[in-house]
Amino acid sequence: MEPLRRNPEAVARCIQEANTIAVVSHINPDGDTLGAATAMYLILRKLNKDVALFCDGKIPDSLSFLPAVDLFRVPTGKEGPFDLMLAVDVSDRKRMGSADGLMAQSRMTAQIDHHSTNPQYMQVNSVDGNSPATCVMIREQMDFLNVPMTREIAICLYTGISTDTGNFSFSYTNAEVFHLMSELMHHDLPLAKLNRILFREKSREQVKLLGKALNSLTFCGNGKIAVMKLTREDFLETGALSEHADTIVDYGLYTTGTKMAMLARETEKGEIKFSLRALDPCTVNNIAERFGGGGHPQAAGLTLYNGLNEAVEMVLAAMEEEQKSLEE
Ligand SMILES: [Mn+2]
Repeated sequence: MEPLRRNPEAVARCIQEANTIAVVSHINPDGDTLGAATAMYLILRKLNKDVALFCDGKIPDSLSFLPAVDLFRVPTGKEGPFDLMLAVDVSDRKRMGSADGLMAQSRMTAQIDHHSTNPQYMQVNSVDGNSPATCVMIREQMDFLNVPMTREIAICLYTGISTDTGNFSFSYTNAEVFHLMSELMHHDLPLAKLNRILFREKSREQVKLLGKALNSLTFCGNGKIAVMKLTREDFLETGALSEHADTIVDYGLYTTGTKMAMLARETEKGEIKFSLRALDPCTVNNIAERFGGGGHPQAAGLTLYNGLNEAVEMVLAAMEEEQKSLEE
């Protein structure tokens, strides 16, 4: 496989040659994939392209403020043909979900992404595993398309950059990010308002679910691994949805002396979904991959099909092993 690299020239050429363009976000959409897709929508509309937005999944309520977000459709297999399909922040083909069918309906396929595990599954691949967010790469792409920044595009890019950097706190938050933030602020970015929506406001169900998770908190591996569990009953009692559990795992890492955190939750279908977090130099993507999952070194996920307690024991054993190997 060719080494990963940013290739905004080639992506720009694909866009210039296309009239109808399908922009695709990943399943379980987050701020980066939706911010990147809606920014691309606004950029491509400035170039008078005919643009359709696709995502195989529900748009989280907390991201419903994004410009053009109402235009997302779940692919049914009846769309197209398109001159170009452009995937943004989609680390591998499986993460497209039902949008995968659009590949056969598109004359050209391209992607912009920042996951170092990306297998470059499109015809044109602009992938930089060192970029903190796909939205950072979208900004660079704008220069190659000669589209200037607007307040609306700034809102989209801020959403992706702030969410993927943990509100500018993760270790890979770099100078390029703050340089770009300065530019976005010059375009009248409503920082305080968006920050509140993205990082402070939670639904009542979410806060109640957090209470359940914190109640279940235990410490394993000599107190260095925080473990939380959410049962099916916890969701029913609080009225919370699966998506409401998304950031709860982080609370495990907020306790002094903790190096790794796990949140295990039972879904309606009886699967056990795991969210794993770690503080550098601990890593969790290696653990997730062992069980068929994946992600980033300090944030990863996986799904198991055993009972809740048995599944937790299996993943915990792997985390304890990782923890011990770093202490030796
Ligand atoms: Mn991302």
